[in-house]
Amino acid sequence: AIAADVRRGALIVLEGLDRSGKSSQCSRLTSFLHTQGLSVEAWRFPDRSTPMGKMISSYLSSQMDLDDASIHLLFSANRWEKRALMEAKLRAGTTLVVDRYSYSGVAFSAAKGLDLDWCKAPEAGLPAPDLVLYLDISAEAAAERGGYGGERYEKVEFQKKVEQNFKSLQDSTWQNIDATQSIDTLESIIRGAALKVVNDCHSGRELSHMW
Ligand code: Z5A
Ligand code: MG
Repeated sequence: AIAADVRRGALIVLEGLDRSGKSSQCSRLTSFLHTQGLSVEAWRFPDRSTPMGKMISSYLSSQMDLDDASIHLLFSANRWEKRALMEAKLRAGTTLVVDRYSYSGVAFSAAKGLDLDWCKAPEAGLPAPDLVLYLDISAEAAAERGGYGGERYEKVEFQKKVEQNFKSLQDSTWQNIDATQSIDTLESIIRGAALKVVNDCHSGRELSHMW
């Protein structure tokens, strides 16, 4: 008899403006999937733990300046350095709940004036999410949440451009969710969407690649 294939995990990405609630929902969703007996890990980009991630982190906190194109490629390279591990985990059956991905990469860099298609190019070939949960909130409403910190992009005018770019990247894997709802309401909407896509992946949905 042929051994059954390992049922692959789902790549679930949370995107949205700063303060839209991504990190809160990523940790809640990861805990929930874990309680369902699933193999699941929480990931985030930028991954500040690697040497490239450390450069990104000092750029974001304005300790270091970098050319716009150069930092764009560094954010992308920070995803590429995790690609093999990402794919191995997915194929071994682990679901990944990822806080930001290529969409943030493109939306933020293009908001500085870089060409959108140029920004998309280095992301081509990365694993494509099975589900993108976009936490939809206006820049103004997001800014009211505890105020922005001191990082480079945390300004309302800039976030408005980022929002427009995010919306131009939407595809069939996106689900827009009104992020002004309560944390608990959002959590239950997200649970349902995530369980559905985990099932799809277990039933043979193939892993695809950007874009
Ligand atoms: N960036 C880039 O340029 N290129 C790239 O390729 C990538 C990223 C991957 C990294 O930020 C920066 O890098 C980011 C994009 C850029 N730009 N900026 N600035 P980060 O991911 O490290 O940012 P963060 O500071 O960890 O998270 P955040 O995005 O700003 O916030 P969040 O994760 O979306 O939200 P939260 O931490 O879950 O919640 C924020 C607050 O709102 C908190 O007080 C919550 O309790 C509250 N909250 C959450 N949900 C709700 C609801 N539903 N109602 C009311 N209040 C809520
Ligand atoms: Mg966050």
